[in-house]
Amino acid sequence: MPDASHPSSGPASRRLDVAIVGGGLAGLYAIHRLRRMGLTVRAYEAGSGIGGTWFWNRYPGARCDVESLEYSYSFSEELQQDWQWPERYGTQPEILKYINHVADRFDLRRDVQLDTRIVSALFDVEANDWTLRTDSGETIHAHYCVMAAGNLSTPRVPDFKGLKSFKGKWYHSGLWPHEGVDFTGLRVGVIGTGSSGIQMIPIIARQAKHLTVFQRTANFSLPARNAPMDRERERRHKAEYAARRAAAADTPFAIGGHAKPTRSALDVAETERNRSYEAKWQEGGSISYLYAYTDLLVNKQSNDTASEFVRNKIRATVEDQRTAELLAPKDHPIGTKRLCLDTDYYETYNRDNVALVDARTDPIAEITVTGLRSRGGRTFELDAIVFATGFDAMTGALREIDVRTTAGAVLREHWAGGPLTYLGLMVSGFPNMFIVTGPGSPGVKTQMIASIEQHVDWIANCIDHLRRSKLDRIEATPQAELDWVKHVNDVADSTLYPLANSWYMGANIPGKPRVFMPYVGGYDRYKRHSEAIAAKGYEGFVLGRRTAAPVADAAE
Ligand code: N01
Repeated sequence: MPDASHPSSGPASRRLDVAIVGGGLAGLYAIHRLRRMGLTVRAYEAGSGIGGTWFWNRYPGARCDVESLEYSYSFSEELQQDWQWPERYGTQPEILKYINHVADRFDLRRDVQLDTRIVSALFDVEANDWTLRTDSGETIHAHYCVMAAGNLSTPRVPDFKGLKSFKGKWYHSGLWPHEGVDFTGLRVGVIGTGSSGIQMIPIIARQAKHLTVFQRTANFSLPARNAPMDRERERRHKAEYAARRAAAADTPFAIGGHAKPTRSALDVAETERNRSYEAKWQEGGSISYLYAYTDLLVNKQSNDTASEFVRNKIRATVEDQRTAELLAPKDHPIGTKRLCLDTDYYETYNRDNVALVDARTDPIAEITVTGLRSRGGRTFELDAIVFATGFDAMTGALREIDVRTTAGAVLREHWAGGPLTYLGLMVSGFPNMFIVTGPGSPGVKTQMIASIEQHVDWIANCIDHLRRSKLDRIEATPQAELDWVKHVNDVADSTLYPLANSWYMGANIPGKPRVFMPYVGGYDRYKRHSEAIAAKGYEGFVLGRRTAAPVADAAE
C-alpha cells in the first residue's frame, strides 16, 4: 500500500489550481472548462494515450451502445457540426480518433501527463491543499482535486487457480493489446457474457478454429442495427443540434429522439404490446426498447412481458433449444443489468465451431496448463483465454488511490460499507475533492458524456462561486451525504434494479459491499436538483476560507 507521508522533495514537484486524475472524456473536458476560467490545471493519466475507457478497451467489436450523434461532446457547436461519424454507433477506434481530435482542436494535450498513475492524495486541512503523488514519486500540490478516473477502469481478472501455469495466451477486454490479437486457427475460451463478451464473441467466432463461451449469467441483448451513418438523418440532426441536446437533457437517460412513453405495458392487449416490442426490436437500440412503456423498470409484471418477448426472440434465433434456454435470461428483469446491444450475438451459437458452457451449474474450477477445468471435472483444451469478466466498477479506481486527510479521514475506510457521496460529487471529510460521475451520480445510467459535461460544469461553477465569494474551501456535510445516499437507495428500491446481481450493486466482486451505487432517478431530475442546490448557495455543503472558521451561509 502506498504510504501517504508525501515527502516534499522528490523527482519533481508542481503547484496547480486544480489537479485532475484521469485523461479520458471527463478529464479532458475538465481541462478545457477549468482552463477557460484562468486556472492552472493538469490531468494525470495512467495510460500511454488519452481516451480512458476508449484507450484501454480495444477488444474485437468494441463499440459504443449509444448512437454517435448523441454520444459526443455538446460544449462546442462548431465541433458537433464539423465531426462526421461514419456509423450509427461509433467503434472504439472511431471514438478514440474523435477524442484525439478534440484534444488537438482545443489544445488540451499540453496539460495531460501520460504514463502517470496517481497513487495517493493527501489533503492538508491546515494548508487547505491537496498533495498528490505519482507512481514515479512526483508530487503535485493543488488547491482542488478532480477525480475523473472512470467507473469501469479497474479491470477484474477473477482469481482463478492455475492462471500462471497456462501455456497459452490470456487477455482481459479492458487491457487489450494495442497491436490486436489474431485468433485464426486457435481454440479460444471467452469467460463472461456482459456487454464486452457479447460484442466480441461473434467476431472471435469468425476467426477462431473453435470458441467455447463460459456463461455464468445470461444477459439480455438487443440488436444494435448498426449501419453506415444516414447522411440525410445526420444533416437533419445537425440542423437542430442545440435543441436536440436540450431535449435530451430533459430525459432520464440524457438521450433524445425517443417519444416519452405514456402507457403501462399492462394497459394494452398482448398483440398490440408484442407489435410495439417488435417495432422496437427492428429499430434497434436499448433506450427505444425500454421506452416502450412507462413502467418497464418499475413494475415486474410489465417487465415480464418485455423480458419474455426477448426470450422468445432468442428461442427463435438459436437452433439448439438447450443452448437457447441457457441463453435466455431468467434471473433478472430486462434492463436491470446493463442492457447489451449486439450484432449477430445469438446467431453465433448456430455456428459449428461455437459451444456454450454453463458456468453457473458447473463453475470454472481452475485454469490448467493447457486450458481449463470445471468443478464437475470437465476439461477444455484452449490456446487462448479471454476474460470478459468486467471491472471493479464505480469505486475501484478511487479505492486504488490512497486518499486521506491530515485530520485522519481515509477514503477506503469511509467507504468500507459502500460508497458515500453527496450528489456523487463530493465526499464529507474530504474538502475540495470533486468526483465526476462517481457513485451517487446518474452517470453510468445515462449518456455518459452528457453527465460528464453536467458534472464538470457544476464543479467549474462551484469553484467560480468560491472565488467570487473570496472563499476557498468546500465540503459536503455528513448529514447531506447520508441523506443523499438514502435517497439514492430509496429511488433504486422503488425500481426493479435491485432485483439483479449487477455491478451497479458491486455484486460482481466477491466481498464488495452490496450497495446500489448509481442514482437511477434520471439525469433530468438530477440536473435540476444539483443546480437548485447550487442556486441555494450550495445547500448541504460547508463553504469556508483557508484560515477562518467555515462559513455555511457564504452566499454571494
Ligand atoms: O463486464 P460485466 P463487461 N466465472 O461485469 C462474468 C460497459 N460497457 O466488461 O454476471 C464466470 O457486465 C459475469 O458473470 P456474472 C457497460 O456499462 C459498455 O461486459 O457475474 N463468469 C459477466 O457475465 C457494461 O455493463 C459497452 O454471473 C464470470 C461478465 O463476466 C460494463 O462496461 C461495451 C466470472 C462480466 O460482465 C461492463 O461490461 C462494453 C467467473 N468467475 C462494456 N466472473 C458498450 O458501450 C465474472 N464473470 C457497448
